[in-house]
Amino acid sequence: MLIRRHNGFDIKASEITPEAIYQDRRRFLQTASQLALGSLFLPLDEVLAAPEKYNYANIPGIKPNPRYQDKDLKKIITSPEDFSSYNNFYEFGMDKDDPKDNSKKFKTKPWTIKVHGLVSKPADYQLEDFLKPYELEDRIYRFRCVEAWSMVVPWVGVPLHRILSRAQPTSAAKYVLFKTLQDPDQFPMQKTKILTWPYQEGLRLDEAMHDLTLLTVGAYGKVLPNQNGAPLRLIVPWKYGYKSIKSIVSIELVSAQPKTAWEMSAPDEYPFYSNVNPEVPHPRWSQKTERVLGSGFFKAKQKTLMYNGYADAVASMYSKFDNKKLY
Ligand SMILES: Nc1nc2c(c(=O)[nH]1)N[C@H]1C(S)=C(S)[C@@H](COP(=O)(O)O)O[C@H]1N2
Ligand SMILES: [Mo]
Repeated sequence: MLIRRHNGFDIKASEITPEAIYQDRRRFLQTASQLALGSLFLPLDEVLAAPEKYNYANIPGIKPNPRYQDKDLKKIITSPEDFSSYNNFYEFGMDKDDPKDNSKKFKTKPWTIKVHGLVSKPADYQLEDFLKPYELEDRIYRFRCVEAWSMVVPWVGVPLHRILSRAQPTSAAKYVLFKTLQDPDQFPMQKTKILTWPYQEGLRLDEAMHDLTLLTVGAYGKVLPNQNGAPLRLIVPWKYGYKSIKSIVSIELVSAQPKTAWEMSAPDEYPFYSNVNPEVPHPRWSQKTERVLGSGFFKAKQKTLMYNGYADAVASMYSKFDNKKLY
């Protein structure tokens, strides 16, 4: 099967994606032409290609995926320097460079994760044991912040559904609630009331089980920088960035829709679903376009896509909702 690349030349999807994944991803290929709208957009099958598999223990030693040296991909992927110096991590401060400056001593080892609530197999894990059974995947995703900037990042992680399946949610489980570490000695802003602490986020169970939903431990073939949410953070690429909670210590299955930290502070601005939707403006600004993070810090402006470009993969989960509630 031929797909169109963003720069106009055709290559076989099977040449850039291992056979098994290529088969799995066939349904995404239809999206490729739709996504080649702006020069900075990647066809989805490339975004989802997972050519390297790692064991967590090997991450610090591995070489970055050679694919990221590809000239055309390099143009699209946000530089690791920009990725790790323009951040939102309010526990460390509210300016974009606070997380980098204030997280240098953040302790990510040892790290305990609690998987609990409405599950048959609740457990507390050390991070290494938590990830041991799984191969980590390398996936390039677009990422869209509600503040109308975006980036493209090669994450390293494990689909959340593997972890949830191991815990065996009971039939009463309908939502997943995630919490960040509570530790005001390490997170100075937790001594203030700028947000309800600990930071918490939620997903409906089907969203949490979706194959795109990735629990990540790394980016650019390395462990996550502290400012990007080490040692474990969520990535939900069709939702605004704040759903992608950082430094997670608790994953809890619950029966009712949980309140998120942002919802508790400003429900009109940051509702539960928070799916990327260019048609629904934030109360204080438009969501139709986004500035692309690049040297300086922004290199271009482009149109925002419905569900951040992942509509073919996720829209069916919301067929019963109206457009406003999607957001
Ligand atoms: N615990 C926690 N998680 C968080 C945040 C935060 O302040 N605290 N900010 C969110 C927001 S608004 C965004 S855009 C992303 C930013 O991720 P990045 O710094 O890796 O780009 O993290 C999200 N996860
Ligand atoms: Mo954000």
